[in-house]
Amino acid sequence: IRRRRREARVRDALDRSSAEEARRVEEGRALEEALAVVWQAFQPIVDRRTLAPVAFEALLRTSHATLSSPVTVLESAERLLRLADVGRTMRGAIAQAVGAGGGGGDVFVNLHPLDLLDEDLYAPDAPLTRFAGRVVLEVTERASLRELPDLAGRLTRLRALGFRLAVDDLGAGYSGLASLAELQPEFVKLDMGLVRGVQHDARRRRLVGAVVELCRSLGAITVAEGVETEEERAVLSELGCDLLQGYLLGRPARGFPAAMRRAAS
Ligand code: G
Ligand code: MN
Repeated sequence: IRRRRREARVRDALDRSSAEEARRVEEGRALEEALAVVWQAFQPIVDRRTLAPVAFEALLRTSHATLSSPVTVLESAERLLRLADVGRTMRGAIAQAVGAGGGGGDVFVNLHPLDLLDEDLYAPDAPLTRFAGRVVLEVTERASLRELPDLAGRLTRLRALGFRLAVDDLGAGYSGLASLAELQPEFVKLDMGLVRGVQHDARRRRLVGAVVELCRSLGAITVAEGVETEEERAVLSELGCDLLQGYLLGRPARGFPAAMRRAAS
């Protein structure tokens, strides 16, 4: 009896692991399909004074039935250890869209922190490298930047290629003030959590004002994200936030627009 129980347990374990394996294979196939139908939406980043676009942020989109949101695509890629594939595919698609746009103008590109470990990012012949002088790489802290081997050396290499850097989502859970020291970014993007309702909240105004001051003293250009109302726009502009982004100023849309001025830096 004991032997039969043990055999049953082994069978169960085998069934479970093959079910898991099947799920992984299925998830891998879905990710593959999603990567085949990846496209980029571009959202304007405007000057606070003229409200004219000075750059666009590329945002990941897919036309896949189940892996339809960028968050689920990235989570799946994380689980499957396929982040580098997703990053390369996205950067390739962005380069293609920017090339097809024909005109000038800067493009902000989201990186996963682990993309900084991918040699393809530094390859002189990678598609995006061709446009490096117009590209701002956005980094969120998520996994701690401090744990990335030779971060300083990597940043030096990116800058030697002509890339500039932005701290993304400053003020959200993961992006801390330390990233301003670690990345020495040309741009700092204030998370929409700081932006939302800024007109109703004196503390939030003090906070945004102080961050803008801090960034200015560090030589970084500030971008407020997620600006949705005229009231938010007015207050952020008054607080000296250099650039604005959000549904009020422009929705993400397909295709990189041709005509644009360059973001000063
Ligand atoms: O993490 P990151 O800041 O890159 O995320 C940008 C996301 O925010 C995109 O998915 C974009 O579609 C979304 N977004 C852009 N503008 C607005 C806005 O005004 N309001 C809200 N709620 N989301 C926005
Ligand atoms: Mn971003």
